[in-house]
Amino acid sequence: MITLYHAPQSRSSRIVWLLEEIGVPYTIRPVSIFRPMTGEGVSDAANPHPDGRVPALVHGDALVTESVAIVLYLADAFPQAKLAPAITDSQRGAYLTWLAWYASELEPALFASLRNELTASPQKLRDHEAVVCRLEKALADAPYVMGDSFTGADLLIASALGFGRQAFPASAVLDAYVDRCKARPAATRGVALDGASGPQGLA
Ligand SMILES: N[C@@H](CCC(=O)N[C@@H](CS)C(=O)NCC(=O)O)C(=O)O
Repeated sequence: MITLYHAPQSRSSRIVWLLEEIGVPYTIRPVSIFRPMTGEGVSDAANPHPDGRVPALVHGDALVTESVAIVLYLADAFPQAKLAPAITDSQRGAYLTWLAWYASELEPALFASLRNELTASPQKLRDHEAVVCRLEKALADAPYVMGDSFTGADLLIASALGFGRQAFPASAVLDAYVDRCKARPAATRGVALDGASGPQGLA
């Protein structure tokens, strides 16, 4: 049995999308979280996440937290969904690189831009430019970062861009990529399920 501890319009929304991509039975357990943008909300005692955050996923006896870990875990646990190259596949290294790059490069660049930190920090500006450059290069001739196949890396990257598109410069390539990923039937179902648990604003 899979249970997703979820708060609407947060980082757990993309895990709803992921579970829809995978297509196995699961339960959404809504929990409240602290919302820094509004100062509202408190962490829920029923949430097993060690920091009271979302997403948290329970699968049997396993508790998995951190979006990247959940993507890795579920894509590997359900290989029939074809969201990750197998461990023996020559593309596995590139896939792991994109997942790690997402957490260590894209997210910090996105939030540095949203917090207006780029002009005061040449290093952050350089890192931000590198993120845009890497994405545009990967997507110039391919629909997804790994080429022709949508993977868990796209789910993370496109959901972050969908949330914070204004953190990056105007780009037809990036816009088309986000639209392509969000048009997937599982993504559409994920949005409906996310909204069904009640809008609370972005975390
Ligand atoms: N690196 C974590 C970040 C999780 C996170 O910060 N989630 C936010 C919602 S978007 C949260 O639960 N915030 C509540 C809090 O900080 O107490 C991940 O990607 O899973």
